Amino acid sequence: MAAKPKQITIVGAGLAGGLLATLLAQRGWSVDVFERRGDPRMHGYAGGRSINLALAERGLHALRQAGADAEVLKRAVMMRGRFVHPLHGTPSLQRYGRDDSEVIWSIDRGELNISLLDAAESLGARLHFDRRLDHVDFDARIATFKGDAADHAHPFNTLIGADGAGSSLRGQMAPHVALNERSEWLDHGYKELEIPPASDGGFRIEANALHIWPRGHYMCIALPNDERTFTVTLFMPHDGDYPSFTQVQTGEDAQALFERDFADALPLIPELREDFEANPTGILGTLYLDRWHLDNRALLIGDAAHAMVPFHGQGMNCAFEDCAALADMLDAYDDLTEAFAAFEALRKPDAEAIQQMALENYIEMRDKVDDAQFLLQHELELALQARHPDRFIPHYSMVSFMRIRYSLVLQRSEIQRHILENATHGLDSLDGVDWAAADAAVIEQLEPL
Ligand code: FAD
Ligand code: 8R5
Repeated sequence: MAAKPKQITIVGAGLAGGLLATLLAQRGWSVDVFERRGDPRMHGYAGGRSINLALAERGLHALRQAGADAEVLKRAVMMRGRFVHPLHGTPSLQRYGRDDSEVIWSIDRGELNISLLDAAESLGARLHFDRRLDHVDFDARIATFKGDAADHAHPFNTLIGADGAGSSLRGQMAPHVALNERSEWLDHGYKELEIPPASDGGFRIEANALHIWPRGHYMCIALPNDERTFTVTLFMPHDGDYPSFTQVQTGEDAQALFERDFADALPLIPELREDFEANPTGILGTLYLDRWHLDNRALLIGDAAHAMVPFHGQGMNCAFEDCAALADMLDAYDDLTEAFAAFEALRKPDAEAIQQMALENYIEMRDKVDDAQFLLQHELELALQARHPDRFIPHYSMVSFMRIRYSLVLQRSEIQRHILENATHGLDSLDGVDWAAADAAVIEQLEPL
């Protein structure tokens, strides 16, 4: 039997495209990557503003497999927990894990992307910038890219769509396969703002945390950057009761909102009015598809397959986990159709689980993190973890510090939530907990992991 042609064409040199190119080049594949934008190593990263992302264990593990973890962690800022800023009262840190081995990392998107492109190229992947996928002839297996001037026709063996939430490849696949694409838009949007360094060049607030200003139906968050700044994101509804983007339009309006609701953040953001007016209002949604592949000719991964709302900080982590899973499938199967079908069967339930958990975490972040009942349940989570470390693992830890399937996290978290609610019902401290009943519920309902 002829050896399979290990030739692959990736559309999009973003986060998933860069990592997948590296993982496949490592395995001896001949890899071409086409990217709409220019080479970020030449022109600076598109956008200019420094945008950071939270990297957790799932993403970090995939970076380790690509040998790209050390380079990325060099410039990462450790985030030990949520630093919650209530409207009234003292801000405080709620740790994410048990100790500093259980943390997440704030990393710069542009630098991460460049590290991945360098890694891919050094392993022999061919990167083609300023090449936007325009059209695919799936019968002739020719993809056409628009460049600076001319069109570029590229014959391909198979196409991987790592071209993000607005995927062009998805659009080209649609007439050939029943994708049944649905987008559920959130009625909330976001605006990015910046906290500059302090006058002594240091961080203006606690560096090693993800800051949250929960305000019920809306919130601000801030993630640290290694250049001592923070990227602040205000999330709130597009329309409806104050505050919403239709009512808060000008820098002046934003100033008034911050004076009322984010008084401790206001002095940290000297260019609030300018940032608010200059930066676009982002939109948020979840993308669902019935199918991710077209036989052996095309497969969607990352945001192109399953874009999600940002509230668990897992979009990139999930996209990176996709890349590692796909590389494994391509090792395991000689036939591309089988590999793509197996990838889709494995990953679709997991993508749908994290999409749901991401939506649920918005309510937790904006409304629960300063709620007494929630804090009591969190205390019980930690106590039950100490009593049953192999069975009861807090929800956040299963998502961020473990690599068990997201679909299993969803199932176990639902069981755990019921145990927590039952055990704390009517209590305002852990003193009254019926430990025998709680232990029995854990042992009966949660298999050891
Ligand atoms: P992308 O990284 O978007 O890459 C797509 C690439 O394809 C881009 O380079 C694009 O230019 C290119 N492209 C598009 N169309 C074409 C075309 N027609 N032809 C050629 N190339 C094309 N996730 C986390 O895990 N943690 C976080 O903290 C986090 N924070 C975020 C903050 C912000 C502000 C945003 C917007 C997202 C955040 N995410 C986070 C989500 C994360 O960015 C995405 O899930 C992740 O980037 C998905 O990777 P991707 O490769 O699928 O898509
Ligand atoms: N994405 C994040 C978390 C969970 C934090 C927690 C939440 C901004 C557009 Cl909203 C958000 C998280 O539960 O305590 N980890 O990482 C990243 C988040 O938002 C990112 C920065 C974002 C898209 C704007």
